[in-house]
Amino acid sequence: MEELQQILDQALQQFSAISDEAELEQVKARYLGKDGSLTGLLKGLGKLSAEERPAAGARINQVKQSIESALQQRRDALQQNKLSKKLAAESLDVTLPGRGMGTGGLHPVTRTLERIEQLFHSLGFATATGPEIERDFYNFTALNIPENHPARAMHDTFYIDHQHVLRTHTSPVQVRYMENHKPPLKIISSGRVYRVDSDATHSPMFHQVEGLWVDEEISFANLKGVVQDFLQRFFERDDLKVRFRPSFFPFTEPSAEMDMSWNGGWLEIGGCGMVHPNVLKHVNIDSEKYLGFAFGLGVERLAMLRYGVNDLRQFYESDLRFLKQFN
Ligand code: 2U9
Repeated sequence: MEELQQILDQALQQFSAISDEAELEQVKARYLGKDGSLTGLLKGLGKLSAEERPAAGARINQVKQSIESALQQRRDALQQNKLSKKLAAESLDVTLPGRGMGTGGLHPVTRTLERIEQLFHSLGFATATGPEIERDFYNFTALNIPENHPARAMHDTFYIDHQHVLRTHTSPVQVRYMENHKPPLKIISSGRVYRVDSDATHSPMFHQVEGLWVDEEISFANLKGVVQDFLQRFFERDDLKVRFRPSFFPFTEPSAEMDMSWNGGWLEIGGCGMVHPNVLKHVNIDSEKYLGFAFGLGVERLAMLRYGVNDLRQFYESDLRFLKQFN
């Protein structure tokens, strides 16, 4: 009986000193396990006389139950402790001020468009806009590209139906403007255009800016001056040079491709020419009295050069790591 009391006291003392669940289970085995001290005593009951056995058995079971319940109490306490610690660690102070929303910024193509427009406005050009789904007539026919003309193959067109296309250039905007305004005209049109084309330097949707100046005495010299002045101011380089190479476009005659000096070489930057008399005739402008020049520039190309971006597709991937650099 004395030994039993000792075992119980020792067990209770040990349990309360343990603060680790795994250790608790190990210590439990010392008392209640296969080779545990209490198990040993139960096994030894057989050696007792028949008179002693019931009282001893009852007392051993009592101690066993006390040990088991002390064990369970300790287990519960340890678990409760663990939970409180976890809750304390994960607690959230809802009274703290918010982390704040990241500020948005303009897309690099938008910034470039705004810069282009601002520069042309300062040269006296007004802005014209028009629809992106365009009638075949305005996108092609009025620009001296009749049906079945091979020049239509120059534009890989997205067709909406027989009469409508996604505009392949912003030139139809200028045609519409000329229908509704009398010369002199001095406008730029910029915006999205669409062509079936996609690689590192071509996107099926891209942006153009086109300029048009129609007046009684307008020459190719004016065109060269406007384009050179614009490019020098856009790239902030007074020494930037522009050269013109003969080319062909159905809507201009004569036509030229424009190169600018860049890193010791030449880089193609757009096309231009004197507005073809047939285009003026389509909008009832007297081509004997009026002359005009027009030019076209790719906005992404200007943005890539200004910001040093080498893959056009980055503009359209919505990757914040890329976009944040322009904030
Ligand atoms: C009207 C008459 C003529 C606009 C022109 C180009 C030449 C040209 C390209 C530049 C880069 C397209 O985005 S790009 O691939 N454009 O080469 N554009 S002449 O001519 C016009 C426009 C409107 C009424």
